[in-house]
Amino acid sequence: MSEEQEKPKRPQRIFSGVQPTANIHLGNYLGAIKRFVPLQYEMESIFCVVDMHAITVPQDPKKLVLQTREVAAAYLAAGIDPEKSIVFVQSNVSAHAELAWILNCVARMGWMERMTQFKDKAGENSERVSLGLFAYPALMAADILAYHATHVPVGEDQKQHLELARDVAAKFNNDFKAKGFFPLPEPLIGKEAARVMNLQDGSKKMSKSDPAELSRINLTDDADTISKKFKKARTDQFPMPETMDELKARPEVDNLVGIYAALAETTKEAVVAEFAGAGFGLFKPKLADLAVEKLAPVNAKMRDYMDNHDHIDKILREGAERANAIAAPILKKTKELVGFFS
Ligand code: AQP
Repeated sequence: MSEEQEKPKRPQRIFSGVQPTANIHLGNYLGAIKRFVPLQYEMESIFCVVDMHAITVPQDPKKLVLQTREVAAAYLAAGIDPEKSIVFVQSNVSAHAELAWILNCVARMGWMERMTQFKDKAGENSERVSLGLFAYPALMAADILAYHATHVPVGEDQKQHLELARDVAAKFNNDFKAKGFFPLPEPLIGKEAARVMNLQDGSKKMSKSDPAELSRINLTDDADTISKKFKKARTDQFPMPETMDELKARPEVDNLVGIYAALAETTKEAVVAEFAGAGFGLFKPKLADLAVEKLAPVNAKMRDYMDNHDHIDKILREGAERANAIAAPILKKTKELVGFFS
Protein backbone atom coordinates (compact mmCIF):
# COMPACT_ATOMS: atom_id res chain seq x y z
CA MET A 1 0.00 0.00 0.00
CA SER A 2 1.42 3.43 -0.90
CA GLU A 3 1.85 6.25 1.65
CA GLU A 4 -0.89 8.08 -0.18
CA GLN A 5 -3.43 5.29 0.26
CA GLU A 6 -2.42 4.51 3.78
CA LYS A 7 -3.91 7.62 5.47
CA PRO A 8 -3.15 6.85 9.14
CA LYS A 9 -5.75 8.05 11.62
CA ARG A 10 -4.57 11.39 12.94
CA PRO A 11 -6.29 14.67 13.79
CA GLN A 12 -6.82 16.89 10.81
CA ARG A 13 -4.86 20.08 11.23
CA ILE A 14 -4.42 23.19 9.14
CA PHE A 15 -1.22 25.17 8.80
CA SER A 16 -0.69 28.22 6.62
CA GLY A 17 1.48 31.33 6.58
CA VAL A 18 1.93 34.75 5.03
CA GLN A 19 5.28 36.50 4.66
CA PRO A 20 5.65 39.93 6.29
CA THR A 21 7.20 41.41 3.16
CA ALA A 22 5.13 44.65 3.06
CA ASN A 23 2.08 45.56 1.00
CA ILE A 24 -0.20 42.73 2.00
CA HIS A 25 -2.70 42.70 -0.84
CA LEU A 26 -6.03 41.53 -2.21
CA GLY A 27 -4.41 38.36 -3.65
CA ASN A 28 -3.11 37.35 -0.22
CA TYR A 29 -6.55 38.13 1.21
CA LEU A 30 -8.74 36.31 -1.33
CA GLY A 31 -6.29 33.50 -2.12
CA ALA A 32 -5.42 32.75 1.50
CA ILE A 33 -6.43 34.83 4.56
CA LYS A 34 -10.18 35.14 3.89
CA ARG A 35 -10.36 31.40 3.33
CA PHE A 36 -8.66 30.67 6.67
CA VAL A 37 -11.63 32.10 8.57
CA PRO A 38 -14.30 29.41 7.93
CA LEU A 39 -11.67 26.65 7.99
CA GLN A 40 -10.79 27.40 11.62
CA TYR A 41 -14.23 26.08 12.59
CA GLU A 42 -13.67 22.83 10.69
CA MET A 43 -10.20 21.82 11.85
CA GLU A 44 -7.60 22.75 14.43
CA SER A 45 -5.82 25.69 12.76
CA ILE A 46 -2.37 27.23 13.00
CA PHE A 47 -1.65 30.52 11.21
CA CYS A 48 1.87 31.80 11.11
CA VAL A 49 3.60 35.04 10.12
CA VAL A 50 6.55 33.56 8.25
CA ASP A 51 9.30 36.08 8.94
CA MET A 52 12.09 33.54 8.30
CA HIS A 53 10.80 33.22 4.73
CA ALA A 54 10.71 37.00 4.43
CA ILE A 55 14.47 37.33 5.03
CA THR A 56 15.28 35.12 2.04
CA VAL A 57 15.28 38.52 0.29
CA PRO A 58 16.73 41.63 1.99
CA GLN A 59 14.45 43.30 4.59
CA ASP A 60 14.85 46.49 6.55
CA PRO A 61 15.01 45.21 10.19
CA LYS A 62 13.09 48.24 11.50
CA LYS A 63 10.26 47.64 9.06
CA LEU A 64 10.21 43.86 9.41
CA VAL A 65 8.84 43.98 12.94
CA LEU A 66 6.06 46.39 11.86
CA GLN A 67 5.25 44.29 8.80
CA THR A 68 5.08 41.23 11.07
CA ARG A 69 2.46 42.95 13.22
CA GLU A 70 0.64 44.06 10.06
CA VAL A 71 0.20 40.47 8.84
CA ALA A 72 -0.98 39.44 12.32
CA ALA A 73 -3.42 42.40 12.28
CA ALA A 74 -4.71 41.27 8.88
CA TYR A 75 -5.34 37.76 10.22
CA LEU A 76 -7.27 39.09 13.21
CA ALA A 77 -9.14 41.75 11.22
CA ALA A 78 -10.23 39.16 8.67
CA GLY A 79 -11.86 37.15 11.46
CA ILE A 80 -9.28 34.68 12.73
CA ASP A 81 -10.13 34.05 16.36
CA PRO A 82 -6.92 33.78 18.41
CA GLU A 83 -8.75 31.84 21.12
CA LYS A 84 -9.71 29.20 18.59
CA SER A 85 -6.73 29.26 16.22
CA ILE A 86 -3.04 29.55 16.97
CA VAL A 87 -1.54 32.78 15.58
CA PHE A 88 2.21 33.25 15.99
CA VAL A 89 5.51 34.29 14.41
CA GLN A 90 7.69 31.63 12.75
CA SER A 91 11.04 32.74 14.22
CA ASN A 92 9.58 32.45 17.75
CA VAL A 93 9.34 28.65 17.48
CA SER A 94 12.76 27.12 16.93
CA ALA A 95 11.34 23.82 15.60
CA HIS A 96 10.93 25.50 12.18
CA ALA A 97 14.66 26.14 11.80
CA GLU A 98 15.71 22.83 13.34
CA LEU A 99 13.39 20.72 11.22
CA ALA A 100 14.24 22.75 8.12
CA TRP A 101 17.88 21.71 8.47
CA ILE A 102 16.95 18.04 8.67
CA LEU A 103 14.66 18.42 5.65
CA ASN A 104 17.39 20.26 3.72
CA CYS A 105 19.28 17.02 4.01
CA VAL A 106 16.31 15.01 2.73
CA ALA A 107 15.25 17.24 -0.20
CA ARG A 108 17.25 16.85 -3.43
CA MET A 109 18.94 19.66 -5.35
CA GLY A 110 17.12 18.61 -8.53
CA TRP A 111 13.74 19.03 -6.81
CA MET A 112 14.62 22.57 -5.73
CA GLU A 113 15.96 23.49 -9.15
CA ARG A 114 12.56 22.81 -10.66
CA MET A 115 10.75 25.34 -8.44
CA THR A 116 9.26 28.02 -10.69
CA GLN A 117 8.99 30.56 -7.86
CA PHE A 118 12.76 30.41 -7.35
CA LYS A 119 13.33 30.85 -11.08
CA ASP A 120 10.91 33.82 -11.16
CA LYS A 121 12.35 35.51 -8.07
CA ALA A 122 16.00 34.87 -8.91
CA GLY A 123 15.58 35.80 -12.59
CA GLU A 124 18.90 36.35 -14.35
CA ASN A 125 20.52 36.81 -10.96
CA SER A 126 20.49 33.25 -9.62
CA GLU A 127 24.21 33.29 -8.67
CA ARG A 128 23.72 36.30 -6.41
CA VAL A 129 20.50 35.50 -4.54
CA SER A 130 20.59 34.00 -1.05
CA LEU A 131 20.97 30.30 -0.38
CA GLY A 132 17.85 30.73 1.77
CA LEU A 133 15.78 31.68 -1.28
CA PHE A 134 16.82 28.43 -2.95
CA ALA A 135 16.07 26.36 0.18
CA TYR A 136 12.76 28.18 0.85
CA PRO A 137 10.57 25.16 -0.05
CA ALA A 138 12.37 22.94 2.52
CA LEU A 139 11.64 25.53 5.22
CA MET A 140 8.04 25.60 4.04
CA ALA A 141 7.90 21.80 4.31
CA ALA A 142 9.26 22.12 7.86
CA ASP A 143 6.61 24.73 8.74
CA ILE A 144 3.87 22.29 7.80
CA LEU A 145 5.41 19.01 8.95
CA ALA A 146 6.52 20.37 12.35
CA TYR A 147 2.82 20.29 13.28
CA HIS A 148 1.88 17.14 11.37
CA ALA A 149 -0.48 19.44 9.49
CA THR A 150 -2.75 17.60 7.09
CA HIS A 151 -4.23 20.51 5.12
CA VAL A 152 -2.66 23.71 3.81
CA PRO A 153 -4.89 26.49 2.44
CA VAL A 154 -2.84 28.49 -0.08
CA GLY A 155 -3.08 30.41 -3.33
CA GLU A 156 -2.37 28.51 -6.53
CA ASP A 157 1.19 29.89 -6.71
CA GLN A 158 2.14 27.69 -3.74
CA LYS A 159 0.87 24.43 -5.26
CA GLN A 160 4.30 23.35 -6.49
CA HIS A 161 5.87 23.99 -3.07
CA LEU A 162 3.14 21.90 -1.46
CA GLU A 163 3.88 19.04 -3.84
CA LEU A 164 7.52 19.28 -2.82
CA ALA A 165 6.52 19.18 0.87
CA ARG A 166 4.66 15.95 0.15
CA ASP A 167 7.72 14.51 -1.61
CA VAL A 168 9.96 15.50 1.30
CA ALA A 169 7.55 13.92 3.82
CA ALA A 170 7.34 10.69 1.81
CA LYS A 171 11.14 10.49 1.36
CA PHE A 172 11.76 11.12 5.08
CA ASN A 173 9.25 8.41 6.05
CA ASN A 174 10.89 6.02 3.61
CA ASP A 175 14.55 6.87 4.38
CA PHE A 176 14.07 6.61 8.15
CA LYS A 177 11.71 3.62 8.04
CA ALA A 178 9.00 5.70 9.67
CA LYS A 179 5.95 4.78 7.64
CA GLY A 180 3.16 7.35 8.11
CA PHE A 181 5.21 9.51 10.54
CA PHE A 182 4.85 12.68 8.49
CA PRO A 183 1.45 13.09 6.84
CA LEU A 184 1.40 14.00 3.16
CA PRO A 185 -0.22 17.44 3.43
CA GLU A 186 -3.00 18.35 1.05
CA PRO A 187 -3.32 21.77 -0.56
CA LEU A 188 -6.66 23.53 -0.17
CA ILE A 189 -6.89 25.88 -3.14
CA GLY A 190 -9.98 28.06 -3.65
CA LYS A 191 -12.11 27.92 -6.78
CA GLU A 192 -12.32 31.68 -7.36
CA ALA A 193 -9.38 34.10 -7.02
CA ALA A 194 -6.89 31.27 -6.40
CA ARG A 195 -4.45 33.37 -8.43
CA VAL A 196 -5.26 37.08 -8.42
CA MET A 197 -3.36 38.77 -11.23
CA ASN A 198 -1.55 42.10 -11.48
CA LEU A 199 -4.10 44.83 -12.34
CA GLN A 200 -1.81 46.23 -15.03
CA ASP A 201 -0.59 42.97 -16.56
CA GLY A 202 -2.82 39.90 -16.66
CA SER A 203 0.16 37.60 -17.24
CA LYS A 204 1.74 38.29 -13.81
CA LYS A 205 0.31 37.52 -10.38
CA MET A 206 -0.52 40.32 -7.97
CA SER A 207 2.52 40.56 -5.73
CA LYS A 208 3.70 42.46 -2.65
CA SER A 209 7.09 43.16 -4.16
CA ASP A 210 5.91 44.67 -7.47
CA PRO A 211 7.19 48.27 -7.55
CA ALA A 212 4.03 49.46 -9.38
CA GLU A 213 1.42 50.54 -6.81
CA LEU A 214 -1.32 50.42 -9.48
CA SER A 215 -0.62 46.70 -9.94
CA ARG A 216 -2.27 45.73 -6.67
CA ILE A 217 -4.92 46.62 -4.08
CA ASN A 218 -3.26 46.79 -0.66
CA LEU A 219 -5.34 45.83 2.38
CA THR A 220 -4.38 49.22 3.84
CA ASP A 221 -5.67 51.21 0.80
CA ASP A 222 -8.50 53.66 1.51
CA ALA A 223 -11.76 53.75 -0.49
CA ASP A 224 -10.55 56.43 -2.96
CA THR A 225 -7.34 54.54 -3.70
CA ILE A 226 -9.23 51.27 -4.25
CA SER A 227 -11.64 53.00 -6.68
CA LYS A 228 -8.80 54.71 -8.54
CA LYS A 229 -6.84 51.47 -8.91
CA PHE A 230 -9.83 49.55 -10.28
CA LYS A 231 -10.67 52.43 -12.62
CA LYS A 232 -7.13 52.33 -14.00
CA ALA A 233 -7.00 48.52 -14.17
CA ARG A 234 -6.07 47.36 -17.64
CA THR A 235 -8.92 45.98 -19.77
CA ASP A 236 -9.70 46.16 -23.51
CA GLN A 237 -12.07 48.07 -25.79
CA PHE A 238 -14.76 45.37 -25.96
CA PRO A 239 -17.84 45.13 -23.73
CA MET A 240 -18.06 42.56 -20.92
CA PRO A 241 -17.93 38.98 -22.23
CA GLU A 242 -21.10 37.00 -22.75
CA THR A 243 -19.66 33.49 -22.37
CA MET A 244 -17.03 31.75 -20.26
CA ASP A 245 -15.00 30.92 -23.39
CA GLU A 246 -14.89 34.60 -24.29
CA LEU A 247 -13.86 35.43 -20.72
CA LYS A 248 -10.98 32.92 -20.77
CA ALA A 249 -9.53 34.57 -23.86
CA ARG A 250 -9.31 37.95 -22.07
CA PRO A 251 -6.96 37.49 -19.05
CA GLU A 252 -7.28 40.99 -17.54
CA VAL A 253 -11.07 40.83 -17.67
CA ASP A 254 -11.02 37.26 -16.36
CA ASN A 255 -9.03 38.54 -13.38
CA LEU A 256 -11.50 41.33 -12.56
CA VAL A 257 -14.45 38.94 -12.89
CA GLY A 258 -12.66 36.46 -10.59
CA ILE A 259 -12.06 39.20 -8.00
CA TYR A 260 -15.71 40.23 -8.19
CA ALA A 261 -16.86 36.62 -7.81
CA ALA A 262 -14.61 36.01 -4.79
CA LEU A 263 -15.67 39.24 -3.06
CA ALA A 264 -19.37 38.61 -3.74
CA GLU A 265 -18.96 34.93 -2.78
CA THR A 266 -20.45 33.80 -6.06
CA THR A 267 -19.04 32.23 -9.25
CA LYS A 268 -17.46 33.72 -12.36
CA GLU A 269 -20.35 32.20 -14.36
CA ALA A 270 -22.83 34.23 -12.29
CA VAL A 271 -20.82 37.45 -12.75
CA VAL A 272 -20.57 36.90 -16.52
CA ALA A 273 -24.34 36.33 -16.67
CA GLU A 274 -25.02 39.48 -14.63
CA PHE A 275 -22.79 41.84 -16.67
CA ALA A 276 -22.89 40.23 -20.16
CA GLY A 277 -22.52 42.93 -22.82
CA ALA A 278 -22.20 45.82 -20.32
CA GLY A 279 -19.44 48.43 -20.65
CA PHE A 280 -16.50 48.69 -18.23
CA GLY A 281 -17.88 52.12 -17.30
CA LEU A 282 -20.59 50.20 -15.47
CA PHE A 283 -18.64 47.14 -14.28
CA LYS A 284 -15.53 48.81 -12.83
CA PRO A 285 -17.41 51.17 -10.43
CA LYS A 286 -19.57 48.22 -9.29
CA LEU A 287 -16.41 46.21 -8.64
CA ALA A 288 -14.79 49.12 -6.80
CA ASP A 289 -17.90 49.63 -4.63
CA LEU A 290 -18.02 45.95 -3.79
CA ALA A 291 -14.31 45.91 -2.91
CA VAL A 292 -14.69 48.99 -0.70
CA GLU A 293 -17.74 47.49 1.01
CA LYS A 294 -15.90 44.22 1.77
CA LEU A 295 -12.45 45.62 2.53
CA ALA A 296 -13.35 48.76 4.54
CA PRO A 297 -14.23 46.81 7.71
CA VAL A 298 -11.04 44.73 7.41
CA ASN A 299 -9.02 47.90 6.83
CA ALA A 300 -10.58 49.67 9.85
CA LYS A 301 -10.00 46.70 12.15
CA MET A 302 -6.41 46.34 10.93
CA ARG A 303 -5.78 49.97 11.87
CA ASP A 304 -7.29 49.42 15.34
CA TYR A 305 -5.08 46.39 15.91
CA MET A 306 -2.01 48.24 14.65
CA ASP A 307 -2.76 51.16 17.00
CA ASN A 308 -2.86 48.75 19.92
CA HIS A 309 0.12 46.57 19.23
CA ASP A 310 0.49 45.39 22.86
CA HIS A 311 -2.63 43.33 22.21
CA ILE A 312 -1.19 41.83 19.01
CA ASP A 313 2.12 41.12 20.73
CA LYS A 314 0.37 39.27 23.56
CA ILE A 315 -1.58 37.14 21.08
CA LEU A 316 1.61 36.32 19.15
CA ARG A 317 3.57 35.40 22.29
CA GLU A 318 0.81 33.13 23.60
CA GLY A 319 0.43 31.67 20.11
CA ALA A 320 4.14 30.81 20.01
CA GLU A 321 3.84 28.90 23.29
CA ARG A 322 0.86 26.92 22.01
CA ALA A 323 2.60 26.24 18.68
CA ASN A 324 5.76 25.12 20.46
CA ALA A 325 3.77 22.71 22.62
CA ILE A 326 2.64 20.90 19.43
CA ALA A 327 5.90 21.10 17.48
CA ALA A 328 8.40 20.19 20.25
CA PRO A 329 7.37 16.51 20.68
CA ILE A 330 7.19 16.04 16.88
CA LEU A 331 10.70 17.50 16.51
CA LYS A 332 11.96 15.31 19.37
CA LYS A 333 10.63 12.19 17.64
CA THR A 334 12.08 13.35 14.31
CA LYS A 335 15.53 13.71 15.90
CA GLU A 336 15.26 10.23 17.39
CA LEU A 337 14.38 8.81 13.97
CA VAL A 338 17.38 10.56 12.43
CA GLY A 339 19.62 9.17 15.18
CA PHE A 340 20.64 12.38 16.93
CA PHE A 341 22.14 11.99 20.41
CA SER A 342 19.93 13.31 23.22
N1 AQP B 1 -1.75 36.90 -6.42
C1 AQP B 1 -2.16 36.00 -5.57
N2 AQP B 1 -3.38 35.42 -5.72
C2 AQP B 1 -3.85 34.50 -4.83
N3 AQP B 1 -3.15 34.11 -3.75
C3 AQP B 1 -1.94 34.67 -3.55
N4 AQP B 1 -1.01 34.51 -2.61
C4 AQP B 1 0.05 35.30 -2.87
N5 AQP B 1 -0.16 36.00 -3.99
C5 AQP B 1 -1.39 35.63 -4.44
C6 AQP B 1 -1.16 33.61 -1.47
O1 AQP B 1 -1.01 34.38 -0.29
C7 AQP B 1 -0.40 33.55 0.71
C8 AQP B 1 0.77 34.29 1.29
O2 AQP B 1 1.73 34.54 0.28
P1 AQP B 1 3.23 34.85 0.71
O3 AQP B 1 3.24 35.93 1.70
O4 AQP B 1 3.89 33.60 1.10
O5 AQP B 1 3.97 35.38 -0.53
P2 AQP B 1 4.00 35.12 -2.03
O6 AQP B 1 3.21 33.94 -2.46
O7 AQP B 1 5.40 35.11 -2.48
O8 AQP B 1 3.20 36.39 -2.42
P3 AQP B 1 3.59 37.78 -2.90
O9 AQP B 1 2.47 38.64 -2.47
O10 AQP B 1 3.88 37.73 -4.35
O11 AQP B 1 4.85 38.23 -2.10
P4 AQP B 1 6.31 38.58 -2.57
O12 AQP B 1 6.20 39.66 -3.60
O13 AQP B 1 6.97 39.03 -1.31
O14 AQP B 1 6.88 37.33 -3.12
C9 AQP B 1 -0.01 32.25 0.04
O15 AQP B 1 -1.00 31.27 0.35
C10 AQP B 1 -0.05 32.58 -1.42
O16 AQP B 1 -0.38 31.46 -2.21
